[in-house]
Amino acid sequence: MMSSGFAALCLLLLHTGALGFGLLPGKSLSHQEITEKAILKSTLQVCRALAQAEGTDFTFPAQPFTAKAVAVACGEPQSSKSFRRAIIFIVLRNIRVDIRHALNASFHFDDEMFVQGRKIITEGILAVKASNKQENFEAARQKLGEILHPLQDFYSHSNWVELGNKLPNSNLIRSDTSIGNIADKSRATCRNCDGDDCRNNILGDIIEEKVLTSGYFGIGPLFSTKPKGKCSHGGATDQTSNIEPKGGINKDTFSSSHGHLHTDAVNLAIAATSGLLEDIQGAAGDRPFLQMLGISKGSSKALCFVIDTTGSMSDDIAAVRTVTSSIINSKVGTEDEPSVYILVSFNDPDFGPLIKTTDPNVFKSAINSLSAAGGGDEGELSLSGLQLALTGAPSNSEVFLFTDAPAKDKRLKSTVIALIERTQTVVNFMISESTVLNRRKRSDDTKIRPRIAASDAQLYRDLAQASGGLAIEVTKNELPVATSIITESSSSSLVTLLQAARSPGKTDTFSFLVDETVTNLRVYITARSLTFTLTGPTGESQQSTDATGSLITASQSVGNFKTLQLKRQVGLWKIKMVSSNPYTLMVIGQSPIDFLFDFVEASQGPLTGYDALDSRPRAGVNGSLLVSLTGSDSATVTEVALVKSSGSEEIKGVVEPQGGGSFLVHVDMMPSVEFVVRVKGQESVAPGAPLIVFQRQSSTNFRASNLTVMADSESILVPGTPFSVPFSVMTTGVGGNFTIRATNNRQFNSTSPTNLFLETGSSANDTVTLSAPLNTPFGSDVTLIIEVEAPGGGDTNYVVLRFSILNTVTDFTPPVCELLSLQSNCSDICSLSMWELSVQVTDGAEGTGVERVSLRQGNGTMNTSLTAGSGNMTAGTWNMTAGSENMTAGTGNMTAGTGNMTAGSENMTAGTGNMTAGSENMTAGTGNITVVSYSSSCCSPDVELLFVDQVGNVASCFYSVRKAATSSSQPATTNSSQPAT
Ligand SMILES: *[C@@H]1O[C@H](CO)[C@@H](O)[C@H](O)[C@H]1NC(C)=O
Ligand SMILES: *[C@@H]1O[C@H](CO)[C@@H](O)[C@H](O)[C@H]1NC(C)=O
Ligand SMILES: [Ca+2]
Ligand SMILES: [Ca+2]
Repeated sequence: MMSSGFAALCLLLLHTGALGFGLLPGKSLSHQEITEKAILKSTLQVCRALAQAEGTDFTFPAQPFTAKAVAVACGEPQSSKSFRRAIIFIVLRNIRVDIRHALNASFHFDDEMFVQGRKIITEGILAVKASNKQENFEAARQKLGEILHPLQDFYSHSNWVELGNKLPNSNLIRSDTSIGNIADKSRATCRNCDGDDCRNNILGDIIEEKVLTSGYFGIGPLFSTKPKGKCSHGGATDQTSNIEPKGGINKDTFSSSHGHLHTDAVNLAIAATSGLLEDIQGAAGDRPFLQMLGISKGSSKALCFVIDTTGSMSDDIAAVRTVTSSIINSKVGTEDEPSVYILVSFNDPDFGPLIKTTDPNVFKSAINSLSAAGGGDEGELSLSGLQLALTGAPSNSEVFLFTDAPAKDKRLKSTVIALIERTQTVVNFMISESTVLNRRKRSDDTKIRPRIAASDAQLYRDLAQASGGLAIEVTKNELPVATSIITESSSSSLVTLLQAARSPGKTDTFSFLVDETVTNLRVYITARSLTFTLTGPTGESQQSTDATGSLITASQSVGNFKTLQLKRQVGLWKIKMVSSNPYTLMVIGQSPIDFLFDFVEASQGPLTGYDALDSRPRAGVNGSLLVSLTGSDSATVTEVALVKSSGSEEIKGVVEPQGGGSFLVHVDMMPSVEFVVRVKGQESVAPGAPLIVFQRQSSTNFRASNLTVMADSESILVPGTPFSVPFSVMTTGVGGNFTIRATNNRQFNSTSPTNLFLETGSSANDTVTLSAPLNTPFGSDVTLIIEVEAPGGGDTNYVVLRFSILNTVTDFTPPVCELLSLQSNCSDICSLSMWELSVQVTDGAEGTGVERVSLRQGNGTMNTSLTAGSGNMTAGTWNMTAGSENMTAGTGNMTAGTGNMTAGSENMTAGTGNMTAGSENMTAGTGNITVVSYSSSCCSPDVELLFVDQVGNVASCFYSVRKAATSSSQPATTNSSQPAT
């Protein structure tokens, strides 16, 4: 076991299964717990501030905080699953650093790599901010997890704690300052030590002079790289600690070399993580910050339509319009309101773009502006459109695809399946057929097409089934009904109790367990001619042919789609399906309790641990899953099984509780055929109360593979510069000529091999090169899928990678505030008196300019104005309330008149550039000066103003007329990129 960070112990325990992630008294804390604690705490603070600003109630939950309790405190209980998912994702990316970059000292602040370590953090912060600005929250989370690792390791691996520091090093999250007094490479920092004496092995002069150092770490041939006199990381596997000066200084666990300082290191790492999160929050704004963490108003689910807009689709588009209006009218303002709306249209030869908005009216008008035209020949680019939606929508979304034509881009089938598996997104196909003699006439040409052929529809059925969605085949007349049934029943707390398909059809009996927490129980069936017998928990039964009965409370049938609403009855149900045609069966309901999971794999590298897979797990060998329950803090997993999709055969796993609602599951043999994941568990509502026994199933169908595909590269792509993604392929199955496909969702130019030759059991390496055009927007992202297909096409695997696009940043400094005036006549009766101030903010000649001004603290009124010099100026809503400034704008210089602009009786000349100003947001050219005036009742004596430049550097400026805070008449002022807390 190598020791390279806080995750050390946790990973060891994961591996041996002795203890694990859990938070036990006296147990060392890992990166996971540090990250979780900081995220939960920061989220609560943001939610509390929002509640105060919005005048709503806020109650802190009981400790220890959980994702569910925090989501509830934030007033968004329906977000608890997506919040949990975001936290797990960030944590897994953090832990991955120990597996993927085990021996890269910069990622761990080992070997005195302070400058390099900080560079990873600060560049990553810019990427997170840029991604948030484009609402690319998944990319933001990915980078956030990566940079939290070095940030947290600093406190364990450096001597920051030993130097007596009680606060985090705020210079690690900004790049324009000094990190500290870093030891020269030639300067000795430690002495030889033995036993207890090793608590004080850092040299006295290093401590006295507050010189920063960190432990050297190495194994094998690397150990000799420790320079003379330097401290080691320490621990059994760090071979540098065996050469003089012997001993180490890491604080990873209680049993580490400096384990007596573990708690201090952990507390500083938590505080530093919170500080970094606060900086990101300042740049993003409160709501987008919460969205990055999976907390949003409404359902936390996306409403995602992918629509064929070729000539014959006008009826379908009209149906989509109707259902969109009805969803927006019935759901906006409720907890089922979609958190984001996504629209992708496809045609032939065009498809896209992806339109993503949180504004229902923008979405409505995008749908309203769709019209049906073109399309040329019969096939259309449906899979291209779907691929765009799957890479642009949040994970675990539900997509509705409307078409009446076969896919022209069938080659994308395996790519789309890869994306479905990785994102666990449900795709429903709404396939319409003309009622007019089953023939369609295209408006743009005179060609008559037959209805979509069975073999073409089969592709859509296969994709729907892989995703746990439905392929609904109806006439154009029936489409509005079918669409409204399926879209309107989708809710934030939808859970899958059972999902199965039989193709070819055969008689089979399925059972599903309904627990006390499930409401709105529904059965969805797709089939051409089928009968069934439903049996409830009490033995009562009802046939599909029965006109009456008490089990089915409502049913609807349209095209090949049948939906039943079931009586709410707790217990085991059975449904016997009789059909010789292919059919699918799905049982869903609403419940807060659900599960999340990732396939994980024990590290092959020098560090033992588990890494989440971006690819299919290995077939035919043992495998592991990390399963987490959501929506209940008292529920536990009792059984996890992989159930083969084509039958009832299942492989049960061994479940190891990890604490905090997480479970590691090991199966002896990953199946070689498609399967779903089924979780059984129980919840104890109250001591002594009967246990609630529940069962859930993944909607997605998964596959394992005999191929292994791995890729590793930087995660930031610079436009205009070719970006290499090295990858490796290994096979345990048959050898031969393997096909390679590299696809990206932005149509960036890429080069990749088309074939690789592999013997059985061998591996090969190659590279995909991506080039983003120079004009690619900052903060956008690209998804690259590298697929490998075995000879004969029977087995494929892939790796799905997401990269952030970031141009070279030159602005590393936050804006600077300068107080122009502060007037207060606060008396003892605060409500009768007011105070006001005026602050001037600039971002420097090299800066990108102040983009956003917001109030973090203070109940007063803020007004912002921007002054600029020569150049074009478009003054919109100028709120110059402090108000006696005279502004003469135009093409010439601007003169600010008399008034409160004390600093500036001279001309306020500023840089060039266009300017558009609103009351809150403004974009400015370089060199502009922002003036903020603020006035408030004396009952609110503090104000904290945040100024964010275009790349997200945040200045926080704090002023106060609080008597205790200022002994003289001078106001208390701070200006830093660190939040004043
Ligand atoms: C993996 O290889 C074995 C043996 O050749 C084969 O039986 C199995 O079907 C293969 N699995 C997959 C997913 O192709
Ligand atoms: C692999 O197949 C491709 C075409 O599919 C062919 O061009 C190439 O020569 C083959 N390579 C080997 C080593 O057989
Ligand atoms: Ca076409
Ligand atoms: Ca700046």
